[in-house]
Amino acid sequence: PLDIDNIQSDILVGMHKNKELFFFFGVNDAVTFKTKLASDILPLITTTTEILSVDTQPVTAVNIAFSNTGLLALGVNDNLGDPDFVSGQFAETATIGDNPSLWNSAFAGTSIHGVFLLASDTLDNIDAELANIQAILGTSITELYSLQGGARPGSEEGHEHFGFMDGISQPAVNGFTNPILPGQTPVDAGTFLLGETGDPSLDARPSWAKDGSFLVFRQLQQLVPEFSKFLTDNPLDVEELTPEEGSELLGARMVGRWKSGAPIFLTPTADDPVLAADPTRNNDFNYLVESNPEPGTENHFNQTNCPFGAHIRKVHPRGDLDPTVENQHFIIRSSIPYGPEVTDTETASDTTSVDRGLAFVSYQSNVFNGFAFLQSIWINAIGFPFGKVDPTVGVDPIIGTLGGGPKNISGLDPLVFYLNQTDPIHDVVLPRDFVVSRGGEYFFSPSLSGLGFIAAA
Ligand code: N7H
Repeated sequence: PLDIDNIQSDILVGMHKNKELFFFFGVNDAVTFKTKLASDILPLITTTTEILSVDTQPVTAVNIAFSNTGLLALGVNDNLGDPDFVSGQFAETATIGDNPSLWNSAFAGTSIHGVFLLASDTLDNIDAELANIQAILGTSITELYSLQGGARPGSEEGHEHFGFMDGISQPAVNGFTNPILPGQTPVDAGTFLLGETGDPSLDARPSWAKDGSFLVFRQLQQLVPEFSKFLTDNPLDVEELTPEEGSELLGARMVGRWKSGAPIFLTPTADDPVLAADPTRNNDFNYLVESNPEPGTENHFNQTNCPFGAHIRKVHPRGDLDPTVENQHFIIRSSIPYGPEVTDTETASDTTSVDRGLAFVSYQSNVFNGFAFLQSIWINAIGFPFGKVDPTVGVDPIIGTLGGGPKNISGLDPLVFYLNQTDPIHDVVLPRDFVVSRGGEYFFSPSLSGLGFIAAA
């Protein structure tokens, strides 16, 4: 079993709170910072064990992670064995398909040294904990940027801003996840934690880095009124569906799940909220021939139930690939929405005027195998999943980009494939990106003993 007293809470279980602040800072005075890290900050850091039980959950959970320049500023020069982490995210905009001119200036460069994750049930608690941390660290740090995340209100809680339930599918971590639910893939802990079984660079890590994880942060703006208008204007013309239902279906086929979370592969023409809410069934599927609805139709010919390029199929192509390949690219996600609900003015004008989106967080033991691979080799590649009847599936309709302009996506229309043999693919054209990256950074989230090592460096 893993040493969960020594692993920061967000990596394996998340923060378990409704509000979360990402506070990005630079270090001015490494000596003072490290002294305070050891004496006063380390005791505040929430462990996996603490977050798992309501009895030990702190009022405000605290995690901390450092960028490569942050570790260097603190005098930690060890090579962690991850070239992407060393480059930083800004150097990789071309690889991951971002437009650097759209990045928030705080992320454009390598000046961010670290990030505090502060999570609680109220903003007041978060503000109080931040004030406490700032009092402890004084002028040894400077705030460079912060982003306040929070669950959406009422019945939208747990749903991201486009309206879809999030946080349904996570890989099972060997030695930790229990029980493993139907459809969950058990993955080596070393896919997420350095120095554990299955870590691709097991022998190359310094010993203090064991049980740390690379945290990829992205501020992904979502153009919600524009997305909603696109769905409204382009309902799928399916018999017996109203235009409203046709619009719902188009959105569901872009994501691969209905807004409730029910997978379209299992319930392709109508939502099923009971299925969505059942954790023993809502992940229990793959895209292989055996479970396809048309007997004898191989899965690379069939996208009636789920488009080849639907978001959740692009990022987790259950059965489309050899499992040994698929299993190298799992990430653990711990994202939270940011920004307010859509305003009446925005709804009336179908135009975003207030910033909102997803504060995306993923954990992996290798930045390239995890986030960067998904974004560059699967999400933004028009040919992926490879080997299908349509060699140009298109980019991921939710987060894929071809530089901001129009994107042809095949298979979104469920009927055409069988009925219209002259145009079996029937691309739907998305006029623009509805998710726009505002930048981010790669961080290392050390174990608690690793933080002790950094403080003593
Ligand atoms: Fe995605 N969305 O609302 O459409 N995502 N995602 N994601 N995502 C998932 O299964 C969304 C983003 C993954 O195991 C769901 O938990 C949005 C990035 C992975 O079947 C929904 C944004 C990356 C999964 C969304 C966004 C990923 C996943 C279904 C940006 C990686 C699990 C809920 C604004 C680079 C797939 C669930 C599986 C699921 C949405 C970003 C990856 C609804 C809006 C950048 C691995």
